[in-house]
Amino acid sequence: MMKLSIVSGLKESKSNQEKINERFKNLCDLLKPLNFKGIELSLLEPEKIDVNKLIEIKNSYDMEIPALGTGSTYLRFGYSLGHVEENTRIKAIERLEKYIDFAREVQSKVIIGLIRGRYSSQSSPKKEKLNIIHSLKECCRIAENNNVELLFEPINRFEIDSYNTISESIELLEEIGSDNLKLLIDSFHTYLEEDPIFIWEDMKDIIPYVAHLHLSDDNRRAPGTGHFDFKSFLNIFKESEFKGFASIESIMKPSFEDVAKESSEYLKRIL
Ligand code: LER
Ligand code: MN
Repeated sequence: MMKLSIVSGLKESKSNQEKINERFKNLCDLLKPLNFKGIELSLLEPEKIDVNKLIEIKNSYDMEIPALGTGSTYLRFGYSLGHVEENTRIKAIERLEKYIDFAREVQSKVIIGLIRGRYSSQSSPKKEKLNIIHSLKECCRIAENNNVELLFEPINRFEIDSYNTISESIELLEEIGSDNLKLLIDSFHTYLEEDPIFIWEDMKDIIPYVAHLHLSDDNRRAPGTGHFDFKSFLNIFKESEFKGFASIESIMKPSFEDVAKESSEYLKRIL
């Protein structure tokens, strides 16, 4: 059975260690009885977390941290892999190194999503793509040295300007050719970007590249609240005995607890 997780932050930048531990422990207390096997952490400053303490809590609940979200590095600091300024690209890689260190310790994977950045008027799509490729090669080298996998996420065209589709992203993976660079498929971006006529057939061919899933419905709310065909989507991965995690990444409304409960209940029937 596919393992279920959900995305949460720990507010590590604004909290002391005690608060971070308490927050993580509370998440485990809530999610463990709801059939979640993991918590995907969306972090800004992973180095601020006492990793040994977190591992102790994680192990005591027999939970995993399947992936680390890095998008806030771009949203808050403005650092990105495709940035026109070399210094800013280096900063993004340096930040990713911190996530990779943390991931090595907690046995997680590191997401390359919004951190690749948006095109700017001083640059050009072509230049920006070359910068992304160049930076990503460097990140792969660091990931390989640390035995950590990176998860490249196609993201819809309203949020980012590069690698919106699965096929463009696979081309990039092929070009980079690192065993530590895998694909993250998000149901929401799949819904917005892929051709509904071919997607279910095409999806079968991409399975070997995929190491992680994000789940939200076509309204970006909890799975089951919209019209996305989760049955067809998840069956493809089920039939291929996909061993990765599927993480709920939706707007957490009416509340995180409600989304966790409702998603788990809905997906139990499909997973
Ligand atoms: C990140 O995983 C993602 O899916 C983007 O849409 C950023 O929110
Ligand atoms: Mn996502």
